[in-house]
Amino acid sequence: MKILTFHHQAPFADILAELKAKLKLATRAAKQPWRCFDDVSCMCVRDELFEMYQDHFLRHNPIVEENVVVRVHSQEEVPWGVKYVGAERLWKRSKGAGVKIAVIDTGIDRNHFELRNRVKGGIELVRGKRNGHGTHVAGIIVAEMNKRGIVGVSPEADLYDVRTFREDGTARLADIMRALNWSIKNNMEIINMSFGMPQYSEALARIVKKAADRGIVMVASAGNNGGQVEYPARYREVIGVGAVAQNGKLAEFSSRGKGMTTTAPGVDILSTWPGNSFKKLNGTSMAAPHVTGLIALRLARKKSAAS
Ligand SMILES: [Ca+2]
Repeated sequence: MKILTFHHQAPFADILAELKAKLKLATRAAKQPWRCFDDVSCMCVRDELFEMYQDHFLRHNPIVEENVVVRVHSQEEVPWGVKYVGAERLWKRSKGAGVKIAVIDTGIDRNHFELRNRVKGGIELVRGKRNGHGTHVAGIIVAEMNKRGIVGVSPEADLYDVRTFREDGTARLADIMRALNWSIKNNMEIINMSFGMPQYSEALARIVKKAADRGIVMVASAGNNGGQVEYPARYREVIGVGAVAQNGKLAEFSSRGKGMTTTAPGVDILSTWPGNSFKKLNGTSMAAPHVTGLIALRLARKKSAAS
């Protein structure tokens, strides 16, 4: 379509009348192939018609414009945490494509428009209603770059939804062991574990060791007790992540000390929530997936350099 704007002094009504007459002779088209904004001397004309009667139009020397696409200003937001970890700079080289990440959590809303193309599989070790925690964690890692909503740290990585925690946010140790085993068997490259318990477990330690021996990178939240780091974060093979606020300071609630390998944003973290919505949450649960996303960016870059 062409948009023609005529000079205010141009005989707009006559131009239109002449066009109508010409068209009546030429065709018996029922529908008008143009739309007029008479008071501003504008006419939107289909391309075929414009070409057919170019001379007629151009005789009056209008300004001719294309029917360009105009976009709303509701841009995609890059949440502060994603900026803080420097993801934007790293995206120039990789967005995490082809890296397999298991999210052992409360399940992911796979219908969410930010996640539906990114969740590639998984397993349900528990049933019943889902708690939004896993969906929030998933969004921090992979919310898609799709011109709306938000962007995750590694927006092209592949997620595997290993649903292990019930609606009340708890899971049994044996199910967590199954979840880790599933992740090992299914060749996951990174495992995100935004959960923890205060006591050491020998059984969990052995499965974690097995995963580490296979080269799987494990990331876990340090804990929200303000004190000692919990397990699995505290195991030597796991990257334990504490939470910082926007000012870069460790959040009061964040566990700390032995086992805290690094810190990442965990206060006022905007991410996906079930039902195509978004929510801000606090916790080391939100910090760990920032690190998981960063590792995915690094692994994807390594892979593409190797191939
Ligand atoms: Ca998005």
